[in-house]
Amino acid sequence: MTSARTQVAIVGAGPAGLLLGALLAKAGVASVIVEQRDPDYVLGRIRAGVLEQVTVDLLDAAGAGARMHAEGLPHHGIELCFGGARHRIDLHGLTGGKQVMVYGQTEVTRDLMQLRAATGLPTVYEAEQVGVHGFDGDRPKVSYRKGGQTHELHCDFIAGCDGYHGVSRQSVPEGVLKTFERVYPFGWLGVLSETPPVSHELIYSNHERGFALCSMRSATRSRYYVQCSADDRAERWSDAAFWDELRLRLDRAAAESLVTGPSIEKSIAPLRSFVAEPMRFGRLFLAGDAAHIVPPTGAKGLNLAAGDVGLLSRALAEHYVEHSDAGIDGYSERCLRRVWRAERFSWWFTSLMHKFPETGDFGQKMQTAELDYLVHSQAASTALAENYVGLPL
Ligand code: RFL
Ligand code: PHB
Repeated sequence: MTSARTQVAIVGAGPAGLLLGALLAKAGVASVIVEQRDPDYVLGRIRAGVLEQVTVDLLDAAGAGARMHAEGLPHHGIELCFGGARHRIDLHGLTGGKQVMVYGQTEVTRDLMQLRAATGLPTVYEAEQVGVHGFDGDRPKVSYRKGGQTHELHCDFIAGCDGYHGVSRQSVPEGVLKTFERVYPFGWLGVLSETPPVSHELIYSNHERGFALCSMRSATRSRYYVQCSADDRAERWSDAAFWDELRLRLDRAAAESLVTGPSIEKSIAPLRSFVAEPMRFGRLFLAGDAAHIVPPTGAKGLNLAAGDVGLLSRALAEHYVEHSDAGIDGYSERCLRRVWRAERFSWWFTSLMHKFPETGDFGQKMQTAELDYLVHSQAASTALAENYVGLPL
């Protein structure tokens, strides 16, 4: 058995764990990241595409923003498609000049990984049987197996950034956490393709066949989604079947100009709303998907994860530098307020845009009437825009 020590042990090298490590390093706080997968597996997960200004600012503060500014696509609006026509929501105009950045999670993760490697900060990949211990007292530690040996990492604090299926949340004693959950009766089938995006802004489409989303990663790479049944499998969808279904759910101009090509990646994501309260237990902090999940319709998951670790890094820096635990003590409550507001927005936008088993003709009329109101009322459009660009940290 080997034994090592650090200030903050971070479980999980997804965007939350890597960004936390980078922000802590800027504040002079040492961390070790323990990740169960290898780097290529982590980079192979095609997920988020839209970054709020708060996330952009945190990536800049971490020193990981250069490529994002060079290659990311600032967007000033989104389009809502329903009843065969598209309507633009002017995010920039409605929010006093705010915007979002379209830059893939894969690239965010790659930039943070490279920064960590370049600054010589330790990350243990392919750690098996990761366990978190002693966080209800003052001697927490993370244990794992690697290279046929057991390793123990002693620390002051553990940051559980290990996603929805991770070990951190599951290690909190029963009865301490209260969880809130809604599972939606459908999934998203996503395709990545080396084709120019159908429009220069994202299109969110409500259609009687189901929801569709046209997104992008660059001027030459597109990301598209169609709502599918919860028990569907990506292998059942040929590329041709996917493109046909997508076309059917778009307005005629978009359907006719859609450029199709072979899929580089095709996968199905389930849709879920989930929150675990509180986000701190003793010396264990939960951050990102480990603590909460939103359905992707509002593009909030990665942004919430970034917000959490922004607050956590500040709280830990305060502990070490200013010897104040105010930030640590307020962490859970501050995060949860923002989390619940994003949960509400993501749930509302999901409910408005998707076909549910009970939607029927009446439900479809209600959705269309609400969308009609939304795009023609400045008050309603502003509420959407404000939430989409992100509420302040
Ligand atoms: P992650 O990315 O799941 O990373 C957790 C890491 O922890 C590791 N791990 C462990 N490590 C050690 N020991 C264990 N026992 C471990 N168990 C797990 C995992 O291998 C992994 O590397 O969580 P994190 O860092 O909190 O990041 C959250 C985001 O990934 C997630 O919220 C977003 O992807 C959600 N999301 C979106 N968010 C946005 O802000 N904007 C978007 O446009 C957006 N689009 C999306 C999305 C998620 C999607 N899917 C597939 C769910 C679109 C989709 C389709
Ligand atoms: C994406 O580009 O993957 C994406 C964009 C917006 C969303 C969800 C996913 O709401």
